[in-house]
Amino acid sequence: MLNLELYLVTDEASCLGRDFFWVVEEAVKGGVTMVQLREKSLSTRAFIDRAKRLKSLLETYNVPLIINDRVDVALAVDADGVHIGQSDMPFQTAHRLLGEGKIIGLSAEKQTDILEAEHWNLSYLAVSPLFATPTKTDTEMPWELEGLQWARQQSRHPLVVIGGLHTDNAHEAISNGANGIAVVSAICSAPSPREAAAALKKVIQDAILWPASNNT
Ligand code: TZP
Ligand code: MG
Repeated sequence: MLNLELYLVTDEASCLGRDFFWVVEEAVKGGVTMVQLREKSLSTRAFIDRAKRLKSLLETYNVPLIINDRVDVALAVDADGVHIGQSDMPFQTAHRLLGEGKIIGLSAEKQTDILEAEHWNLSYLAVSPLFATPTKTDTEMPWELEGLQWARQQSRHPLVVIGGLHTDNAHEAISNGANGIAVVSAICSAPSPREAAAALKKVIQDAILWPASNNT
C-alpha cells in the first residue's frame, strides 16, 4: 500500500547549498514516506544519473522514488512511478508506457481536473497549490481549505496537498480531507531536514488519528 503521509518533493536550490543526497537521506531518516525527484533544468543525462543514485539510496529505506514529468527518465531507471501535471504526458499514455504496477500521480489545479481524473485509476491526485508559496509562483489560484473539502467530496482518489505546507497547517490539511502532505521548503530548507520531517510526520499522524483535535 502506498503511504502518502509525508511526500518530499526535491528542489536543489531549496537545499541552501547543502549536499542534495544528504538532505534527502536526512529527510527519509526523519520519516518521509515518498520522494519525488523534480528537476526542471538538468540535461536528460544528468537527470538519469541523479535518479539512479537516488533510487539506490531510497531502496535501502524502502521509500518509493517518483519522477516528476519525465516518463522516459522513470523508465530508464525503473523508478516506482511518475508525477505528471496538466501539460505533461496524458495519463493514458503514461500508463500505457509504464505498464501495470507503477505509481502515477497527477496534479489538479482546478475543479475540472478533479472531475476529469475520475475516469482514470490514478495512484493519487495532488491538490496544487493548496496555499500560495514562494517556491512555485506560476500556479493557478490556491485551492485553500474550502477547495480541498470540495475536492475530497468529488474525488475517489487519495489526495495529497502541496504548496505552503508546514507544521502549523499540516493538521488542518489532513482534517479537511488530505491523505498526505507534500513539501519542498519545509524540509529542504530546514536547518535539520531530519528533525523537520519528524515534526511534520508527528503532526500528520496525530491529525490522521484525531482529526478533530488541533493543538497548533
Ligand atoms: N507544485 C505546486 S506548489 C509547489 C509545487 C512543486 C511547491 C511547493 O513548495 P513548498 O516550499 O512546499 O511550498
Ligand atoms: Mg509537470
